[in-house]
Amino acid sequence: TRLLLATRNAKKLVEMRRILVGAGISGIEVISLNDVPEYPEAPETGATFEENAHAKAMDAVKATGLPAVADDSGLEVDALNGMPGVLSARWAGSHGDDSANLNLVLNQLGDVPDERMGGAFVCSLALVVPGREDVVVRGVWPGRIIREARGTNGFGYDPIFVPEGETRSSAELDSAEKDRISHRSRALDLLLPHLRALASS
Ligand code: ITT
Ligand code: NA
Repeated sequence: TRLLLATRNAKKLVEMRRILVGAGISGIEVISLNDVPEYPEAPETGATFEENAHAKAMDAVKATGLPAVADDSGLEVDALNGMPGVLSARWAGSHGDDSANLNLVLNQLGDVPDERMGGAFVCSLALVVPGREDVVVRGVWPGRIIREARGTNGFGYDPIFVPEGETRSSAELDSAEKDRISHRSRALDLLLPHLRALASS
């Protein structure tokens, strides 16, 4: 069985592949949008991570006919009323400018007292398989935002996020540590039974 990981974000793709391999899913050949020529660009218009993930997975199935998983994710900051949230990839304007997005969040948190620096990474994953019921799940990784970026691993907002129970930022965790506890791995855990069913069909 082939499974399409429907993301344009190379860093996300690396994590998704790594977590799937770590989970020992066998019998599935994982491909990505890089393997799909002339894949159409679609704007993300949903109000929730779930809506966006589902729409991206459905678009992928429509374009390829293959079973597809899509990821919509981001950082929710309590003091910013849950923002950047679904706007995480384009918070500072242009899509995917990780350092501009991160710096804007830091600026916006300038006057916020330490006890109000809570936040969470959220990852919604949607699995759409032709002829089966769609599955949409959410993984949440609670923590707090720090005032200066630290660490070089990971991507996006990792350098300003310290997970609950940690003193290091998620960009100071190595990839195996991040994979064990991240929003993305928590969401993928919930998909595993469905992926195993797909693998054995
Ligand atoms: P696709 O829609 O093609 O999958 P995208 O980059 O547009 O790629 P999103 O709309 O879901 O994806 O945006 C996710 C943003 O949230 C991304 O730009 C990161 O800045 C941030 N993000 C998601 N997961 C993260 C993680 O594990 N660590 C740090 N930042 C993360
Ligand atoms: Na999004």
